[in-house]
Amino acid sequence: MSTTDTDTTPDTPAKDPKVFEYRNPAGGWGALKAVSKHLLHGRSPGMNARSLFKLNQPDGFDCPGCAWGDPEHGSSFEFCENGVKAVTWEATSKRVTREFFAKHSVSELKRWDDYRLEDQGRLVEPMRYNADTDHYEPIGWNAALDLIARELKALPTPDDAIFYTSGKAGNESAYVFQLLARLYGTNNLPDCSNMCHEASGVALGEALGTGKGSVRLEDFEHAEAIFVFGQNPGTNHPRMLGTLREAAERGADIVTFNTLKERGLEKFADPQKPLEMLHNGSHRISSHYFRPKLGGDMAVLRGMAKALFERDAAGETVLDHDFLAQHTRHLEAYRACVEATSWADIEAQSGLGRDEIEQAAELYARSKATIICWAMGITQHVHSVVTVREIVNLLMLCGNLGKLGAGTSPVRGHSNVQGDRTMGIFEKPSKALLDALEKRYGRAMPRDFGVDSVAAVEAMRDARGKVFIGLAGNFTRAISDSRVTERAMSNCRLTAFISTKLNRSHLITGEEALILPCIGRSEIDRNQAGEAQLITVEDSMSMVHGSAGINTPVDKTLRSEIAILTGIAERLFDDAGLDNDVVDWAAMREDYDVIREHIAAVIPGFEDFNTRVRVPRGFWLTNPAFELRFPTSSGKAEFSSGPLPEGVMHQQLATRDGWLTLQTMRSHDQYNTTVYGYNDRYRGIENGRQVIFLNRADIDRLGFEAGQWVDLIGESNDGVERRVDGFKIVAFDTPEGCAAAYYPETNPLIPLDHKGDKSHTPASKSIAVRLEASRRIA
Ligand SMILES: Nc1nc2c(c(=O)[nH]1)N[C@H]1C(S)=C(S)[C@@H](COP(=O)(O)OP(=O)(O)OC[C@H]3O[C@@H](n4cnc5c(=O)[nH]c(N)nc54)[C@H](O)[C@@H]3O)O[C@H]1N2
Ligand SMILES: Nc1nc2c(c(=O)[nH]1)N[C@H]1C(S)=C(S)[C@@H](COP(=O)(O)OP(=O)(O)OC[C@H]3O[C@@H](n4cnc5c(=O)[nH]c(N)nc54)[C@H](O)[C@@H]3O)O[C@H]1N2
Ligand SMILES: [Mo]
Repeated sequence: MSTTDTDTTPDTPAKDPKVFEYRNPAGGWGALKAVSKHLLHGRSPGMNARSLFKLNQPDGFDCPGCAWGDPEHGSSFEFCENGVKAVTWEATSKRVTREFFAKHSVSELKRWDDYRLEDQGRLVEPMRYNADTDHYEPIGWNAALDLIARELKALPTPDDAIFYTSGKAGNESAYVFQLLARLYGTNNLPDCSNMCHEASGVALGEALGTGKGSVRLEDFEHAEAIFVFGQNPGTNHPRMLGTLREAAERGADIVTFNTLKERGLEKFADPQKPLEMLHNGSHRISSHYFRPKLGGDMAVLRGMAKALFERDAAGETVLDHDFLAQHTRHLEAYRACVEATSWADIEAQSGLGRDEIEQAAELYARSKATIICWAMGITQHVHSVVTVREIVNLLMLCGNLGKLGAGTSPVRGHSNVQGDRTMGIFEKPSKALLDALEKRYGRAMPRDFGVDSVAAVEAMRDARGKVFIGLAGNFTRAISDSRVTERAMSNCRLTAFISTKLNRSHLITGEEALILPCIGRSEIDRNQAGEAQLITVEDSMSMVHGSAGINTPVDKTLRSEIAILTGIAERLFDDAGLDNDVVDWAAMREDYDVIREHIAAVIPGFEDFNTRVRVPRGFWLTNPAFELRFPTSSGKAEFSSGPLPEGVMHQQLATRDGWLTLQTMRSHDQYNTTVYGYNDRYRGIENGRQVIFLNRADIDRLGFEAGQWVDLIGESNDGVERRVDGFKIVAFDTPEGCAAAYYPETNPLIPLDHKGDKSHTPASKSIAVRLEASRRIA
């Protein structure tokens, strides 16, 4: 059952997904069963079990899963089913050797799917692509690093190089990487944030003067209501379910807005509570569950604000007038624009009834401290920035900032994605950062903004000969418009990836291509003298803490990310002579405390970094919004006003016969482009990923049947055919007109320019698609 007729979408092994009804709560015995299966899969169960006891512990390593915070008084287990998958996937004894690459050509590997590529195990040796033989061949570390330096030096301008970072990278690697790029002369530092929470950063920055969330983990213990928008924590932030569950137990309202009915947001059995497990008990999570249409959340929020203003006008005390007067600006303009928005438009765009929205507004109004959480269901639309602004507008109306149990909580993805930004991984650096770097290093820093992730693809598409260096991640597969992206990447002069596992980005080669294998977070990172090094990360709540691996690296040849990056820097700056004088790269490599001294000197909030990071559980970077300081141009928190978006995707498509809005999301068995398996337990899918979830009325209206195989066709107004084929129809509880399928298989459907206003994040939760009976599978 092959699913491709192009050279870019990998074959999926013959799989026929099965659909079943999942009746249990999230977590529970199903989670424990999955844990033991994954412990055994990596071939080193002993090592893996030991690793788990050190996960998220003060003397252990940070879970490479999500960015959810660690409790201050943590239990001796602080992991979840999907954290186990992340750790065992890395701590495997399987290896990808030179013999493997000799046996399989790159053209052959391109036909493997994401699961099979990564399942080969850990990369162990630097490899260089040989275009004549179409195989990767071993290359020594020195030769590999020389090659990168040579190619970078040969570029006509530093802006022809692109330095991509995925949020797996720790603070120290991130700092060294941005320093290298900027001393070299470019701000081309796109990262996975560009595809993820960029809209949150932009909107929070505009409104409150800080791009980060304002709450700490302890605020969840005091919130009277927690609103969760567009997030599936049962799969993607399972430890958050423990937090939500505790809040639910003490009577807080958990109010969910999700297009799908996600099991983890309904009921949860905590595998870390033995009694509950023995009695097959569970606890409800959401007290109220609303199902807006894709992209309908801004209208929901606007409707809630409208209900509050109406009640205020009727003389009820629902708004926090003191807070509004003291801390905010432009309330009147906002009020006018909310009043000008009709209930009819709000209902049409949100897909919810006025009564439902008024009910949500009542829950919000009666809570004295409210947290709003959100994730990709909010940030991956064209109108995401204005939607996040609307979240902040709503919070401000009732003074839900700067007090215990209240605030903004954009729940981040990658475990250190927030820290990487703090360290300066950003294509649009602040003047303050560049000034601080200039002061510390006495070198002029590049002042022009660099490319973000989408712009990086455009740059590689439009001009040949770029150099792309990836620090972790799987850029080619994560970004939109896979076919266009793959062509763009092959235009490069050099592609080089610092990685732990084999992935598709390695197979889309420039004229030159390198794979640089590194040690992972679960492994001990030793310097030449044999001393173990500590790295640091920052979680979603701005807690910075240390992380030290405990396993012996899977291979002696592996180098740390920092050894690789400093190796490139030494070679790159050797003949200039200069930069090797201002930065002692070898000292950084030998002692990460030295890197932290650089960070302490340049990045605000990291004073005395080396001492504070050694305190168990680390330290909190304060958040200005939490302290009611708003470093905006006016010094106040700013309301935004404007009409609802012209028509979100599901409204635009209503006039186009046969078209649906598609959201692309994660299954329970994947970590972004890393696929751990073919099941999506809570959604009742087994043994396959090529499925499309559709409302039954849509299936009937379009003349298909559940179980039928179809091809998905995206927009092709630029002459590029956007089609992926062989998806099985699953009748599902999703609103009419709103379809769902897994990423990254569906990324070829997203045109590169289908992206968020101001955020430029691929709008991967609202893709226009139509279906045709599969050309290949009957
Ligand atoms: N195990 C595991 N953990 C992960 C990851 C992983 O892949 N696997 N990825 C990590 C990363 S990088 C990130 S960013 C996070 C992602 O965490 P999530 O944001 O939870 O990820 P998605 O799977 O994209 O889920 C989107 C959710 O939003 C809902 N949704 C989609 N569109 C809309 C909409 O328009 N409105 C509303 N109200 N809901 C909508 C979907 O139904 C789904 O429940 O998780 C992180 N943690
Ligand atoms: N259609 C669609 N597209 C999306 C999304 C979506 O919801 N829908 N989500 C977007 C989001 S939120 C994100 S964050 C991006 C993710 O984009 P990325 O962060 O680029 O992708 P990952 O899949 O997390 O990267 C996996 C690879 O990282 C490498 N790796 C793992 N651990 C380490 C390590 O410790 N060190 C190093 N050096 N390498 C390591 C391995 O080689 C592995 O193959 O995808 C985005 N793309
Ligand atoms: Mo993400």
